[in-house]
Amino acid sequence: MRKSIRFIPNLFAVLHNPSSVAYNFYKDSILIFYNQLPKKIGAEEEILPKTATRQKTTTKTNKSSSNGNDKTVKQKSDEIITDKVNPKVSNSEHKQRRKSQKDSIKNVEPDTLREMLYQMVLGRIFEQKCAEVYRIGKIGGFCHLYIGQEAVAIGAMMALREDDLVITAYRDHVQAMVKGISPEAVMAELYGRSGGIVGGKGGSMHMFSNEHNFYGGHGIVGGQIGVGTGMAYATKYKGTDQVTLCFFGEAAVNQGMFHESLNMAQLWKLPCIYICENNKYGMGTSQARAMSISSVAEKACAYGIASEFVDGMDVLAVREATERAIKRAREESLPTLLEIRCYRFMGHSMSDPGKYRSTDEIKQYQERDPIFLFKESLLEAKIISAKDYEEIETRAKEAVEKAVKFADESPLPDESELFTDVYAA
Ligand SMILES: Cc1ncc(C[n+]2csc(CCOP(=O)(O)OP(=O)(O)O)c2C)c(N)n1
Ligand SMILES: [Mg+2]
Repeated sequence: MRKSIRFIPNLFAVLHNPSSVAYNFYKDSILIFYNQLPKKIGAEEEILPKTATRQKTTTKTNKSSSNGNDKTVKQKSDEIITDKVNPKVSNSEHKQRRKSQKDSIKNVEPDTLREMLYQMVLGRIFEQKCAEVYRIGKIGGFCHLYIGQEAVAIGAMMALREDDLVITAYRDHVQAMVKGISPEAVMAELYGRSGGIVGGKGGSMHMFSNEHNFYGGHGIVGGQIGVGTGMAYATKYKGTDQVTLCFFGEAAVNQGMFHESLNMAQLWKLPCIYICENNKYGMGTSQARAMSISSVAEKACAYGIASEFVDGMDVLAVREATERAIKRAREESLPTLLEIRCYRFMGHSMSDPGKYRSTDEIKQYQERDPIFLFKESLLEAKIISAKDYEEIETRAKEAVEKAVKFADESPLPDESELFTDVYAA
């Protein structure tokens, strides 16, 4: 009986995504195991021009790619969409963001900057640990890691008020922690243990906490966009000034739910911020192969929604763009679509054979690691010293070790829990 409870998260995972279940049990190796914190990049990239981020309330073709793509945004019939990385484009983008980040630092409190760096490092080390314990069978079921995308969650969510609402897809561990759920409760959930944030019944894809205004953790691609829109409607109906952040991947944009939700949000003037984390891939399919118009921000014009294209390797650019959207939502009760371009360094999930992209492509993005960039900027601005950074890393490692110990020691859910929280007949 106890064993069957242990596998409830796996069962949920199977129901959510039966096609990949064959890969799902720990033995598979992942193509890229990014087990190191960022290393220093080449000296030739240390020159600092301007940001790739720009604000838009109406939409036009984006010239800048912000994910190193060669001619990313193309709509005219004679132009080609490509997912080929152009080192020249990505180098120049990187230089721009270094300059922009240096300028942006001046507008944020030093304590907030240090906390942002800590949260990014914590997220990275937590996810590295997840990969490690997954491979020895401690975590079962699906497990989608966030390594490489930290600037998005931290930049956006740390601009929020505590009572604001957040909802996301299945790549949800870091978002859950930034919203205030403890690393222990997230790790125990991954382990399927009773100390998990939903008692070990949800697993990796279903972090949830009413107390923290964190509403999942959703396995159905695009499903949370409708729920997030409803959350924003609820806050408006109740007359609060809370805003909702609704995260989703670029592959979800091809779902009907995205279009129906954006239409309704603008029509009903809902305080919802739609954050598309464009990491270029939906499982093994590149965006270039799946989307006729590759600029997601561009699509907002179909519904008259304000939109912005944001550099997701730059945590401060993400923060600034989100702050603008929050102001619009809180003060004018209006929605915004942010397309935040980023890159995932790991496979889609722990079972990804990774045959759809080259190690060279991955390396190019790893060299522009958002954590390394932010760390360097803070060092240069003397917001932190090298010793401070060591302390941040040590504190994050200790928090993760504590989480693992807690998860290891947390008991399996009690047999009596088997039929609680079950809503389907
Ligand atoms: C409705 C639905 N269709 C298909 C799937 C299978 N699936 C799981 S993840 C995924 C790709 C989603 O990619 P994206 O939205 O870009 O998010 P990312 O994984 O890149 O964060 C697909 C197709 C699903 N879970 N739900
Ligand atoms: Mg994606």
